[in-house]
Amino acid sequence: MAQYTRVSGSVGLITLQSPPVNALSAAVRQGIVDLMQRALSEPEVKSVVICGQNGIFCGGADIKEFGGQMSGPPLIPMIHAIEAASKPVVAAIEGIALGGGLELALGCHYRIAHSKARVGLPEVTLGLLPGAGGSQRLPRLIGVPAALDLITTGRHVTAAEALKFGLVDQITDHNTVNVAVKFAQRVADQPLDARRISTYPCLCPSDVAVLFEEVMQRVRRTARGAIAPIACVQAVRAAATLPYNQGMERERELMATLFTSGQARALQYFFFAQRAVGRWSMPSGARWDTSKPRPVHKAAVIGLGTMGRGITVALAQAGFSVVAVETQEKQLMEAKQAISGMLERGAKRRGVAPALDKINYGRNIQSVADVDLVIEAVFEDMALKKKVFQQLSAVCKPSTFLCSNTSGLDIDQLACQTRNPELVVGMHFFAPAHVMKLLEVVYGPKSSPLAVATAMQLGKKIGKVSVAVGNCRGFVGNRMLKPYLEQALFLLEEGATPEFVDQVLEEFGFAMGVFRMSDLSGLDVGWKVRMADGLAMPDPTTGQPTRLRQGRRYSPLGDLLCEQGRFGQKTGRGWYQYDKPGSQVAKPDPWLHSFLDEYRARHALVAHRIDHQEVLERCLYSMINEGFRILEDGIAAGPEDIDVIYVFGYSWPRHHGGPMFYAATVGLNKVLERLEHYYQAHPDVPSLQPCHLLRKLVASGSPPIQKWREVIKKVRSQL
Ligand code: 3H9
Repeated sequence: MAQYTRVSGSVGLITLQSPPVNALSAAVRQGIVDLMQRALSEPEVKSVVICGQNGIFCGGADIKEFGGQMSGPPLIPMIHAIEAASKPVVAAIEGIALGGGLELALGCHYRIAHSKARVGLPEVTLGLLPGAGGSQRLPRLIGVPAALDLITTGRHVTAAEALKFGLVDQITDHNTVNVAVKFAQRVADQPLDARRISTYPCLCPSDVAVLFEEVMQRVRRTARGAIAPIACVQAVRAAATLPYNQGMERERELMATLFTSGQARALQYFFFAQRAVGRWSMPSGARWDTSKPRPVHKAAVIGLGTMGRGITVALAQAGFSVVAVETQEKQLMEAKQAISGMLERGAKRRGVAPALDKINYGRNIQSVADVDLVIEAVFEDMALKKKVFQQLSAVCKPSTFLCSNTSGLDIDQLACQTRNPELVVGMHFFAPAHVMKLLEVVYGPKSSPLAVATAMQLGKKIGKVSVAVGNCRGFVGNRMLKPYLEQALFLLEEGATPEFVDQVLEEFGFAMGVFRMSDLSGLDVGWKVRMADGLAMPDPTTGQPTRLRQGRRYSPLGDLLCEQGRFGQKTGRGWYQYDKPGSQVAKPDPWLHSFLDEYRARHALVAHRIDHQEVLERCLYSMINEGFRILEDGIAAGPEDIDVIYVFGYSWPRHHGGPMFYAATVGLNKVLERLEHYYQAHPDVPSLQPCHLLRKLVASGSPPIQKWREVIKKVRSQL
């Protein structure tokens, strides 16, 4: 777990050995403690270098150990012992020094980093703070403003930036360990008192109180209920205002609170969930490790509306040659301008040249004949998409993968239009497609593992978190959104206001409540879909009642608003009112309140007092129930897939882990019991009827989320 060698006669070299990232597991900590003692006791050894094997210094504390009983030597005394050592200790940082890894380096007397290394204190992203002295040493070394930035955001910084901050002493393009060994020899006899960071005063700007106040306000605003960023500010404030020992005590107290919080558990679950979705599987048994992707060199995008433009930018920025096709001249001209602007702005932000030369524009579909993969991004209309797929199948080489950017249409119907249906998959991007991290890769019954593997790899290359899901209406994300939106409308019918529903959801942690979000994305989008589905208008020939469709409760509220031309922000009116069309500041609208009163009166609905709990339970539990149905149907392989989709695509608050993890923390029996209660009260709302898998999980004793897959497997095998 850690290896000791003596190099150049007088340097003790300690190498951390714990693949893949040399995390500080109990065994690694024990190794460091033992080998430090050995180095200090050998009279020939004059200085020590600590490095990590395989070009990686250290990824921090071992997150896998957090859930269990802590064993082995604790990190804080280990780092103190290194700092207090009588011989100089030099950290040789290659690859990464993150979290506890950087804290270990801060305990060393010198830090030498490779120019390509990255360092940071990302604990906040795991619901923690740098709890091995990082919150106290970093501000003492680089000053309060820079330390606040790094610790509250968790961002990784390059070696060059670290050098600028004074976080590392030297950077090198050469072999870092060799450079560090030579350095260690040079400083062997130098006094160490001035190298122990814990003894430094914490240098503060004169307006430090104002700075803390500003940062605290910003953090509270953006944290949306997350507690770790606030604790991070408090810990740095302790460094700025208290002697080191008292600061460490404050760090310990804050860390203890965070460590046992549900939020830290949720964020750590989410860390592993993000990695689990890469290990995809299909109901056929095909898997990520047995399905090889085919390389894609040249891609095409068909249709340069908002989505097509974003996809083109994402591909070009990742270095793919792109043929971007738009058949309408005016739209093509506008798209060229918009795409160039997006690429230029992105390149400026990243300090690179814009990838303008990666794109060739075309006006007809023949220009995609030689590409390896096509992403169709035309208007969300099945007839139109079918036509495009027929044309693509005729024009493209037989090996070309044909993908559709659709938010919910049947991939199988598109595959049936082509010569090689096994090469067809869905690629559901989220707007803006060059910014949003999520990609649903949708396999139909005919999609081959090769096509899924290729789309998943392409997603990774363009920086997306890709999740493989099965083919059904709305796939995972939009399918679960439907009952959530539906409940929000029912709550309005029963007495709530859009402001109240949004307030509850925003307090829970969503960036925007459901009604503010609908106003932003445009009410007409869903209206068009409902009209196409024959849902939006009551059918006068059948005398279909206004609030019932196909035997189930239906709320026409959204349709009625659209009939009034209230499409949301773009028309200046929706669930809220806005100063002018396009304005983003939502204000409660007295017109809407009277409209709701009249609507309730017309339908003999008696408004009742709806509380916070009812809004949250009905909106979230109906969505979670649909999540269980999705698992039961095999549309998602496991709860992690759903949670990753919801955090990255639907702004589900990450510190609640995702809807399925949230259900597990609330307690599956409670979710079941509340769904039963609401279904009894609303028997015409099938989405409230608890699904079989949820019942089965509760009957199996509500196992931890990591064990759900076993129950899911059993349930599916019985179907
Ligand atoms: C901490 O340090 C607390 C202290 O302040 C105080 C304590 C008292 N532990 O991401 P990848 C695994 S908190 C265990 O796919 P990449 C990861 O699960 C810690 N496992 O690769 C994956 O496993 P698998 C603060 C870890 O190259 C494999 O390594 N540190 C850890 O894209 C490869 O990971 C952090 O927050 C870990 N610490 O990215 C750093 N780290 O193959 C967290 C990784 O089975 N880690 N694994 O799926 C990262 O940000 C990225 O993993 C890293 C590599 C940038 C290191």
